[in-house]
Amino acid sequence: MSKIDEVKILVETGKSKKIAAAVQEALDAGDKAQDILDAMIASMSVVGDKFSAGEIFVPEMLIAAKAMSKGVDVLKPIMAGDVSKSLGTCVMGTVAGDLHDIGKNLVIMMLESSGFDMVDLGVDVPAAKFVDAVKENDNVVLVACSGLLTTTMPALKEAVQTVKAAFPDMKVIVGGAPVTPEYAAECGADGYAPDAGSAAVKAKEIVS
Ligand code: B1M
Repeated sequence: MSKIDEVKILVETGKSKKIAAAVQEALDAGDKAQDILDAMIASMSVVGDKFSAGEIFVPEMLIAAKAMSKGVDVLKPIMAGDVSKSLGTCVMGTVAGDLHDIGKNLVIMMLESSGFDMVDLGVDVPAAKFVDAVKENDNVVLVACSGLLTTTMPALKEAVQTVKAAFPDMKVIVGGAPVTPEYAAECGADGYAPDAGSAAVKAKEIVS
């Protein structure tokens, strides 16, 4: 079995104590950080499918998420870019009612490595907290909102519209598995991206 396949199995089975060593071994074996990350993201889809099929339950999803986060910690320093010029501050959070944070954390990692100073508001962030964060931090040029549940899509819209009502010129980018470009436009967002890599590209484009 390849090292990358071992990593996938450790994520799927939520082995958070073993994952860091396995990710390091995959890197040492010559696997690219991006390929290891893609493999872990694919594992989370397997976990989601098993949950949908009733084969596993919330606790198993939670331990898989913990394992993935530990694996990502090993990749972070490798994937971080060498940025000398700041593009400004971006405040980011997962919207109200939503506790999913892996995708948000990956987007933060990619935006940081593209030159943004990131302020992480965490999960379950009420719309007003995005506005407070824009007021409280210096040189905020972008607000980024993540939403992972179909049931929290209205909260995504509320976050965008609350930020826009307080700061009409503030750029806002949204994303997350259930979000579409059409829904992003309906929210009034300036940008949408399907994944962390393209979020960084889109973020740079809309603030420039
Ligand atoms: Co939840 N969950 N979950 N869950 N969970 C999903 C999302 C689900 C698809 C599983 C399923 O049924 N197949 C489903 C949602 C269905 C739907 O809405 N239609 C679901 C459900 C139902 C639930 C609960 C309601 C379950 C319950 O309690 N009965 C509950 C809700 C809790 C809440 O939030 N209020 C729940 C809870 C949880 C855990 C807490 C146990 C755990 C999260 C732990 C954590 O995040 N720390 C969890 C997990 C792990 C998942 C799955 C398995 C994995 C999510 C993940 O991390 N994916 C997920 C199934 C799946 O994703 N297929 C599932 C990997 C991650 C890298 O992808 O987050 O999509 P993602 O991020 C991507 C893109 O979306 C994008 O870039 C990222 C990187 O490429 N992106 C952006 C994200 N934000 C962006 C922002 C941008 C741009 C791009 O711009 C700003």
